[in-house]
Amino acid sequence: MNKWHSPKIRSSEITPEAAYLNRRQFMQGAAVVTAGALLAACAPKADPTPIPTEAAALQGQTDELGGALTPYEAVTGYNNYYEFTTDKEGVAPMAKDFKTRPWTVEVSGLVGKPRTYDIDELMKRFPIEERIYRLRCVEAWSMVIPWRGFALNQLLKEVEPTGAAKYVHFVSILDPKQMPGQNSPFYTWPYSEGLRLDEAMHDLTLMSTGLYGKDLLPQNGAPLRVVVPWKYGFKSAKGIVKIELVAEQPRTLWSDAAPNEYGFYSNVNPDVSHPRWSQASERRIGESGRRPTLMFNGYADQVASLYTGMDLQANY
Ligand SMILES: Nc1nc2c(c(=O)[nH]1)N[C@H]1C(S)=C(S)[C@@H](COP(=O)(O)O)O[C@H]1N2
Ligand SMILES: [Mo]
Repeated sequence: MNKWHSPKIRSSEITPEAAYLNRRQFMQGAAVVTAGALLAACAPKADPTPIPTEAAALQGQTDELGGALTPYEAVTGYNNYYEFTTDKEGVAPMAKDFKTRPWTVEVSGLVGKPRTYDIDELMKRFPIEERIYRLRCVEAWSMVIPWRGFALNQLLKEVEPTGAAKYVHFVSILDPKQMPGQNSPFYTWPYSEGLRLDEAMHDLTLMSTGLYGKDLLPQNGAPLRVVVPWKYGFKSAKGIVKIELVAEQPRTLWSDAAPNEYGFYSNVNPDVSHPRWSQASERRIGESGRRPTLMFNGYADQVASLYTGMDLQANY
């Protein structure tokens, strides 16, 4: 069986999502008896997560294009985090007791002032902003998420990249005792991702410490993850322990796994299909039907100039 990232096209994969959506309808009081029966028969957990008051206060907000925030239960209950499990609904219960303290973040490599931050120090070091971003998964679904965090460029400036630094390599935590998915031989653990230095320095690139008005939960990448909203979701690595400035394009888990399917750039692009499916449209979680996918996930005005003169078909 192909265990790699795939959209919801096979019947074996459609079932969990259908159950998930039915459960949501049930929680919203819109379900009929059959959905209730399905819930009782199939649901791994009966109690919906209570929605924190911070999150409830934000409901009703939209992104700059008018898209409604994706419900809190979906943002925190439907996750890709392969270190735990490939089952999107299984991540939250499995990650529940994941230890996010003590935690340090090493910022090193081609920098004048390498430094290791304690996470609690780092979370207070730069002004924390609230930013609503679209997250577009390469599997052709999307969410609108109210993040909390700080621009990565502030952190990078503080360590003073040398002239030789051309890329930023993000390395996630390696801890197979806590993360059973890391026993899978299909992937080159730890999860890692990378950006060109100018992409990392872009104001949109966020180091996230929270969402929906609260610190991140483990399933969303606590205590620290990167968020790169114009790229497919897998570029936004969770559970980061190291940020390394390097001269060469770094390895990434998804390019290692399937280089013809997941390129280094992975900019959201409706005109460049994944080899196994189209990227022209997407399903917004919580909505019915599909919506067209926007170039650079709707951030073209801000980021297209980073790629002037580049062949985006070749540099997928
Ligand atoms: N370390 C790590 N980071 C990761 C992943 C992962 O499996 N491991 N999955 C990625 C994918 S495919 C997506 S779509 C987003 C999902 O983020 P969310 O669960 O917070 O919505 O996280 C990304 N970051
Ligand atoms: Mo994804």
